[in-house]
Amino acid sequence: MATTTTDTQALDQLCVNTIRTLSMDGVQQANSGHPGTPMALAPITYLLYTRVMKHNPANASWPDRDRFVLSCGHASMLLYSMLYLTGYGLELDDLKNFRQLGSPTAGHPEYGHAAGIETTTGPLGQGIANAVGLALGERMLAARFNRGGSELIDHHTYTIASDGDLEEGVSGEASSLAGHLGLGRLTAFYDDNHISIEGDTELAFSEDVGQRYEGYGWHVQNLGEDLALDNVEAAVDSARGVEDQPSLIIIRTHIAEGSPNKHDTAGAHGAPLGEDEVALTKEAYGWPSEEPFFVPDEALAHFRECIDRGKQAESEWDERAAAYRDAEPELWERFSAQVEGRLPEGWDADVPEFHPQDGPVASRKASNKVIQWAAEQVPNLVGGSADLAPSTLTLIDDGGSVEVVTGPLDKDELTTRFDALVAS
Ligand SMILES: Cc1ncc(C[n+]2csc(CCOP(=O)(O)OP(=O)(O)O)c2C)c(N)n1
Ligand SMILES: [Mg+2]
Repeated sequence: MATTTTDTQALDQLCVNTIRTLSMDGVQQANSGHPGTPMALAPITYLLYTRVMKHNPANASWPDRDRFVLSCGHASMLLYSMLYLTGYGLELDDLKNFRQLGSPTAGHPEYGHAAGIETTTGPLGQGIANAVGLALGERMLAARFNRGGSELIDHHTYTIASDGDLEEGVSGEASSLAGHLGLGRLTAFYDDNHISIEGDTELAFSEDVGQRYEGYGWHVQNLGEDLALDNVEAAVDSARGVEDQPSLIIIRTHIAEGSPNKHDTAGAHGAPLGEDEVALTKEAYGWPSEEPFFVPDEALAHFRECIDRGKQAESEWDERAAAYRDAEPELWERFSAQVEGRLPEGWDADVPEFHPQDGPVASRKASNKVIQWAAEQVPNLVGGSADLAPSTLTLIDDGGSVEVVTGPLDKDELTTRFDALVAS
């Protein structure tokens, strides 16, 4: 029988509600956590993981995967539910053990605790700042390693930030840099739900976030309340279409979406809905079972299609990578060492030494000497300085700087720059 649009929409809704009910149940079982935000944001991650992102649940460390960072880490049940449903290796039992000692589902995403968690989030602001770093890393790898039309590195970074994330100064600093560098591979959602811990955001946060991000040089779209999947997908397409600016997609969500009594209330931020309200909410969703952690077979099967798609996407990349390895064996070795975090053999022989009998040396001068030595041993060493490198002596000699590339990337230009870098 042919699949109709109505069937597809019903399946989409069932899947979105599966994320919601797992999140509600996980928090209820732990009797602690944040149910309301996962419920509201479920359509966004559903869309990203099943329709937008290039990712392979069987290999969470594929170098050219798209990255997803849940900056509002308190909504961790959203990420844990996605990682279970799309087949990254978390089990239903892990969701049942949410917030228990030793469980990979610790309560805020912790890097290394489960495959698919790109970075630790919890301290607000940190996740979106890390997403800027991931997007910058992508551009730097692309500039260094993409040669002659071979797109070894070609991925995007997505993040969801909440009010608290955008209140934190660190997110502003990182977002300013992202705008300055024109990191077009970065798309951030701003969950404008008007709720923070104490109540309505009017209490402390009334700036125009969209205007602020426009001021940073971002491309900004405001979807209002329309979170229809096709609408959000079109916005993501537009965001990706703007190659020289990072993108912010503002969405006006409702915390505890669908809950008859907790919807839009600050109480749904950091406390379980309560058994009665969980039951009422499931009823409102038209949920087929009262059993906690119930996952409809057809929903799970649909989520797990990500596994085959991911394998396919990675095997296409493997072919490109094999051709690259044959054409550019030295670069390939450098690329592999970099993404695997391998240091060159013997890198730590001849570490510079400083002795009292050699006379006094200013610490920044000693540091500079060590930096030059280290940069020679480790070609991918990258430094940073808060705009005062000539003073702190942190520049790598002949190392070049990360710069804004305006307009479409010119591959010949990049290749020339790269050659200069390799030769130096
Ligand atoms: C740096 C930092 N300060 C404070 C907190 C404590 N905290 C957790 S969530 C939150 C704010 C919740 O509001 P919002 O970010 O809008 O999230 P929502 O409830 O809408 O999901 C705060 C202050 C934190 N996690 N990190
Ligand atoms: Mg909020």
